[in-house]
Amino acid sequence: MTAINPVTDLARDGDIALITVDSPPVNALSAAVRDGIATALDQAIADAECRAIVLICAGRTFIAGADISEFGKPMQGIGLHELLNKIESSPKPVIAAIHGTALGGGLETALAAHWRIAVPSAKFGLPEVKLGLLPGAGGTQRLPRLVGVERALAMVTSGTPIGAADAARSGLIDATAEETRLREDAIALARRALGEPNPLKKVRDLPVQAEPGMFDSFRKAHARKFRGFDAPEYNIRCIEAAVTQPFEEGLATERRLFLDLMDGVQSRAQRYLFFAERQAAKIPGLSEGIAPRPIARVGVIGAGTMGGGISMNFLSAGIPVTIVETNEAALERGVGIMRRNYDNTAQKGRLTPQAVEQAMARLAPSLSLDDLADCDLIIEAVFENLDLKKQIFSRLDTIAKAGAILASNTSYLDIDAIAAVTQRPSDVLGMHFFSPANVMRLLEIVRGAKTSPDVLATAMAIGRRIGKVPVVAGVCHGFIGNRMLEPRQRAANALILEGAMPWDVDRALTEFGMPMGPFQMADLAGLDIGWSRETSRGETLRDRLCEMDRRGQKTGAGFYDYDEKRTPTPSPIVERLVLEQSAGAGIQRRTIAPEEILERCTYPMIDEGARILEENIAYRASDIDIVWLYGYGWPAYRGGPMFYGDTVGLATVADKLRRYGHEPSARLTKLAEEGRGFTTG
Ligand code: 3H9
Repeated sequence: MTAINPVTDLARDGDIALITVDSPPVNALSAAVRDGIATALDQAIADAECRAIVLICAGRTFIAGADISEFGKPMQGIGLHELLNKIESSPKPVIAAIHGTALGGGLETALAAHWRIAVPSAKFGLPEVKLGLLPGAGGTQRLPRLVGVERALAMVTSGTPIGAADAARSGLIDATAEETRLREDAIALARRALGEPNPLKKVRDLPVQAEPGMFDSFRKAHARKFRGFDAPEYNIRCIEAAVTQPFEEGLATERRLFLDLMDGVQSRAQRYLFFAERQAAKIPGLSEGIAPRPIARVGVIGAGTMGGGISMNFLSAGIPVTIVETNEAALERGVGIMRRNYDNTAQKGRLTPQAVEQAMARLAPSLSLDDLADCDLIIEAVFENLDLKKQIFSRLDTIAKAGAILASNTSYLDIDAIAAVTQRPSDVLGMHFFSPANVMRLLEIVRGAKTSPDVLATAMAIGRRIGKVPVVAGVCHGFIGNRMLEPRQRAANALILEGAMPWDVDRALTEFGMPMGPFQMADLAGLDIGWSRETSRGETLRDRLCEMDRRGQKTGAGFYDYDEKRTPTPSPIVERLVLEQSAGAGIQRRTIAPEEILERCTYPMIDEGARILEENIAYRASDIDIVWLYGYGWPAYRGGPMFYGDTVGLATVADKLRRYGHEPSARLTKLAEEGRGFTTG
């Protein structure tokens, strides 16, 4: 075996050369990997004893793509195109031997090879669209030639990988290896290939065609999903080019569109989020070796919407749950809703009926907190009342076993005050799920002043185990996400007093890319959260709507009117109330442009984010962006509020804030003066 460079080896098994890439963690195509493969290939081709070449990877996966961290930097070493050309035009057949995930540039490398073999657990995908890109190394031209236009369109626009069985059926791979014998089976395939009439099969030579109208109907069918994103449309155009243009011309189209996307802010935002998400998992100052506590059983207090949704996460991940309610009717209702949610998922084909039964069998409903004694993690999810939560935690302190973690799902309240009623404040923290808790991926992990490092590490680990994206927040009113909602809501309320209607505000935000605006969100959540008829002073618009029993979607009316299908329409009653409010406050209404609405709603959020950083509530600006991406549907192509602030320019943000009568924080002011950004340093 010869070491070609630190990440590539060349060896020979009889007449077959083996090029092995070993570049942890994921064998991404860095300059060293590209150069290593190219040199090894040259040597294997020059080696008179070698008749075919196997390309295989060490470690956990085949090549998982281009090295994203090299994007935007000056290119070094051989280019990927040149390398793939070299592979495809090799006079000796090249066999890609695949395990783990062949993604992006990795799959494109395999597509340039003459033969492909994979183990049954391997996965294949072109996930570039998730980075706001398209497969820029021939993937859009070769994939449809191999698997057909329909499947290629689905793969490039969703970025979702397919499994080996699918890959074999669709012709993406030529053979399946035994799980533990990839190397041997790949060598055997290489020898078999040499006996074939055409051992140098080139994907580029295959014909490709599409049904008339196929692209337009695909666009139409997915318009909602693709809304706002540039990359899906660019991917579709490339696949179209594969059908309408000769191969080399198609490659040139792909190259041009790839570079367009690469230069754009959308891809910059999405690539930033890729690393931001991975960064959020890292807790500064937490020593590497700290072991999370084992979690074998979870307790959930409260079987309402949140408690039920939270429980489902654990049940689905195979972790038994004891769920406690105060009375039989509420318990039965809660468990019934969970079952119905599972059944609905099964009906949509996303879960087998058997999996539903298994999940529900892991649930132990109870009416007594005493039944939580054997739980390793207990999550309280009762309504937002500090006294009630304190009562529950002091009871829990007497019931929970030593070492159990006690978590509150509070959205706003003081975790330290809750921890203080127990004898074990170091075992207490917040685990703030977002509604619907079985769907939304964000999990704010709220670190109390006394929370111990291993408790924090356990919460992060269990969060990932149930498929969430956990982000650490410090204790303050509303933590990261909800705290930033408040200045937005204040701005929205001021805007409707000054001249906008609720639907104007909502539209400005949905056109920006948010799934809904503040008034649609209020209608969904219920206007009466935290409101009571006894204490209502009838002063705000919300007070008046609640008093009229317009409490949001659940009552068929709120800021909007709703039909039976919950389709909203602007309400003339609300319009009248808004006008009355303005008149009552002596405000001369004016037309407010969508641009002003957007600035006044988003810039104070950016400033609140700066304050959150100032107070060390979030470790990093990118954590705030992950909260908004996964908790509130901030459009990925805008990278989150802090990234967005940077793209606008913090000097502009600070200036505009002042013009709107809002004094920016010290952090924002300083960065703006220094011409720096939150995420750009
Ligand atoms: C592309 O290929 C463009 C081409 O079409 C054309 C060009 C001309 N680069 O996710 P994990 C790091 S675009 C650099 O925690 P897992 C990651 O940051 C690319 N680094 O592990 C992390 O670092 P750290 C298309 C990468 O087991 C570490 O590896 N490919 C890359 O949960 C572990 O990652 C993709 O989009 C990369 N490409 O999941 C695939 N990939 O430890 C993106 C990973 O310091 N990658 N890292 O935080 C993935 O989807 C997942 O990482 C994978 C492993 C499924 C592979």
